[in-house]
Amino acid sequence: MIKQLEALSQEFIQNLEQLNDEAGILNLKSEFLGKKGKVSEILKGLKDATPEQRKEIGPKANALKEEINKLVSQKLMAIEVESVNKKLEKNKIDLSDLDLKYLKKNNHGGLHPRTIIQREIEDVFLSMGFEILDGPHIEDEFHNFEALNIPEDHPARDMQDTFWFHDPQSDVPNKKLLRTHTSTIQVRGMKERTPPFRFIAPGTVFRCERTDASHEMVFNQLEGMMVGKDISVGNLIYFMKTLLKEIFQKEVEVRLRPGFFPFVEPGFELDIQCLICKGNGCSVCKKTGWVELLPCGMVHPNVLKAGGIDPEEHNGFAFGLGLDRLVMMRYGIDDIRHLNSGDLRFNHQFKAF
Ligand code: FA5
Repeated sequence: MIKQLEALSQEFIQNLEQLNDEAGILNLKSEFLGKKGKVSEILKGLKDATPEQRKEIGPKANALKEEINKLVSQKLMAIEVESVNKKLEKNKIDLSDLDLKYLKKNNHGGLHPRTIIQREIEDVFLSMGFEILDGPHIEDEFHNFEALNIPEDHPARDMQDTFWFHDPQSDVPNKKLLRTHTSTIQVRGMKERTPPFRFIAPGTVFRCERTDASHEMVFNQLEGMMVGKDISVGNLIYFMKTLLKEIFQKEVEVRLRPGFFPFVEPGFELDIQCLICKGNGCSVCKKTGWVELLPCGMVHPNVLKAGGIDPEEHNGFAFGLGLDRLVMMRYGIDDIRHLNSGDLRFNHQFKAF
């Protein structure tokens, strides 16, 4: 019987070598291990064996079964790997050899206009020595309000309709919310640096408000901050002008007026003449001829303190660009809602390829 088992092992191995398909391999396995399979047939003879013989044959039979199972799994795995490799080989794309005509013809994706403009702005600020920072979408009251000189019950909290994760009236400490502006990154950025420093922070923000041609609930801003010694409103205006000149590559009409934000003093609203209607009045500028684009100001001493900076020694400026509105002005997009629509007819106009 032992010899028969050894012979079976050889027979199985030889047969398995000939096979290269899953069904054939599974059939072979059942031919050997199935209820009426070759191994079971031999083991039927065990009833006539002596106890000593059984002690010897039993483990050998089990070892043979294990071996067959192992060889079957290995072979199936090898077939699977080979087939995946063949598929990969067939569908291989050399990304260093992109055929742009092929991409155009086959409707492959391009860059969203916001991405194009954001990258341009990042390049402008990188060339002026700014770092680029990121911050979380889910924020806390401290970073969204308190650290920015907007304590609880301050009316300025109502300026930005907030998506809360908790009942805003509850006394849960430091409640979570979806950030309403990228100014949250001011304090995070300050805490991790010592002056002088300068950074920008682009990102998505969320407000629970009605949408129209120039308002979205989910939109994008680009925060900027510069802290050092003796920084002036003149410096602030220089950087704002450089940004607009580089992005529009032409003179655009802007106006600077006083603006109230608790985290800056003095604060300004920088508006751009609406490029959709050339200042004549339309739904984007709400018939005023001007679009609010780039609020800014000198950082309030309380905000510097919250960021661990001594306002007696250092000062700085900050701004919060309405990135989506800038994209609209640059490309003449007459409704902000196109940007997040996912409508391919819209997106295809800006293909970077
Ligand atoms: C702020 O969010 C301030 N954190 C900006 C700031 C930063 C001021 C640093 C001073 C210093 P405001 O709520 O005005 O401010 O928004 C800034 C810009 O975002 C606006 O000028 C506008 O261009 C854009 N914006 C505001 N609300 C919306 C909206 N619902 N949809 C699209 N863009 C918007």
